[in-house]
Amino acid sequence: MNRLGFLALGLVALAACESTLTTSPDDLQSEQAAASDALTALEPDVVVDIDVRPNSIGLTLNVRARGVVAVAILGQEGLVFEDIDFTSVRFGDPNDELFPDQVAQPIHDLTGEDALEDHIRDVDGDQFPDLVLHFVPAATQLDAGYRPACVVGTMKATPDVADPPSFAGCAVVRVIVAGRIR
Ligand SMILES: [Ca+2]
Repeated sequence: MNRLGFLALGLVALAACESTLTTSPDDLQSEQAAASDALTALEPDVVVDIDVRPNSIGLTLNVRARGVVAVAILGQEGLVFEDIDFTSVRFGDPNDELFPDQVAQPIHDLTGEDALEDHIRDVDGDQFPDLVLHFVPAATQLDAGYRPACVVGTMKATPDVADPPSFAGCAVVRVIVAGRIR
């Protein structure tokens, strides 16, 4: 087979793979409801939108993958990333008993101004800068299947604000383990 043939075969295989990602409208609705329920249960002061693996096709997360998973907190009016207490930020399965304290923390130290700057870009093109955080997939405690995954945290306490507002955002992700769907 020539190179073009291999390419065509690869594209067919990719298309077949992606087609398994599609779900019926009912499934999608129940998944969105699950994410919405998870968010409601967290009772955050501020609701944020998140984008797991921004700019990639599908929301598949392999919890045994090496490296990191990027999660964007989408910018919105009134949300100042510099005011986030980064030691409080967690990402993972909101239904896991380890959530939130013992699930994934951002792998980078974002307490410095310069460090934070490197993680801010507009991932969805809406002109609001977004914050891109990176987590170790295995630390999310997510099990295989379609799962709500949530980012939680609080803003920094200040002399004026002793009890700073909390924030949370959830999305449904398709979680796989070791590359196999269970
Ligand atoms: Ca944006």
